[in-house]
Amino acid sequence: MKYSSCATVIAYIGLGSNLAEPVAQIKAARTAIASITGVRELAFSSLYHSLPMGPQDQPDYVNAVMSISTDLSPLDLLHSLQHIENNQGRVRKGERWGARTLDLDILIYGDQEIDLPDLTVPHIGLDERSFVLYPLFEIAPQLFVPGKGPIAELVAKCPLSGLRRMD
Ligand code: ROI
Repeated sequence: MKYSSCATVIAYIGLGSNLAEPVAQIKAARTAIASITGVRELAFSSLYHSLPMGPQDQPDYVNAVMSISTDLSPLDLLHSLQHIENNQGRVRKGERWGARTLDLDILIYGDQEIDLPDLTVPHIGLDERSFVLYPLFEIAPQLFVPGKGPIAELVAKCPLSGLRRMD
């Protein structure tokens, strides 16, 4: 039964935006995610202001993390999130690590480690990204990141790199 699920699973979603009113993008995405059939919101972090990782000739980002309970499979959840990205005007230009109106990533899906062509969970690079780790720690300080370790240990090893909590 690898990669499938019928039972309810707790998952964590990373939200990021640096175009077209990022705060409004993140808030609209939160509402849209909570409205997916088969998804229930459990917690939502503060919004964080972060410096771009990757090319520097792009605006700063707003980031947040949301926890949900879901009975969707990882791929069904991914497709629902991609649908929301597209609805909010995301244009895929093929430029690696370019600016985006909305990026929704499955960071963690239960205790599963998933390695599919379109989906790697826990999310690649999660342990090097302050804009993922700190909001995750805010809403789930006891979390164990599958294959990587306790969130508190990952946060302790990750510099803030300009991350600021917004109020
Ligand atoms: N940088 C920041 N600060 N926040 C993001 O959400 C983000 N997302 C990305 C890349 C382009 C890697 N850089 C980012 O996909």
